[in-house]
Amino acid sequence: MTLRIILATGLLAAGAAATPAFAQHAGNAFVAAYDADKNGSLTRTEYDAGRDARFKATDADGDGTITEAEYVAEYSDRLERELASFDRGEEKKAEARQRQIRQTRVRFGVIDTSKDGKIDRAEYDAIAERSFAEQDADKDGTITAADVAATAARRTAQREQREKSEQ
Ligand SMILES: [Ca+2]
Ligand SMILES: [Ca+2]
Ligand SMILES: [Ca+2]
Repeated sequence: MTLRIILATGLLAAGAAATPAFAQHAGNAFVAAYDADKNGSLTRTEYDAGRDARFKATDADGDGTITEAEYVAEYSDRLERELASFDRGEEKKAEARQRQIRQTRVRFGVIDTSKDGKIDRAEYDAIAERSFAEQDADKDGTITAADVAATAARRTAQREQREKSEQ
């Protein structure tokens, strides 16, 4: 995964897919992040297994809930690995780091619907359910490249609609 894709994913999760290309990158990144057999499409089984592993890896102290500190730490680890291969200056990296961590905190607040400062398994699964459904355009339980393209087109159309009504 390139940094561009990880950045696009962050933006999408924060509800701001800016362009068709961005929405497409974010969808591709979503599939790539959990596509265990690397065949380019994401089944529900792959996704659930990947999410389960991600939850356990994020819950560093193993108490069954994810605090903001645990959530940010897990994301930072992945971000740092991406940044290490990002051939831009330190200043750009610092900017990207700051922006991404800020968005990660926002995302934590969105997922923590009960607002108790912890993400429990039900909250984690609820957002997973929504994310999968959003990308699986034809609702057949597998996210293919065609689903990703359809979702990107839909998001772009929605955005244009929104901009029109705001004018
Ligand atoms: Ca697959
Ligand atoms: Ca924990
Ligand atoms: Ca599908």
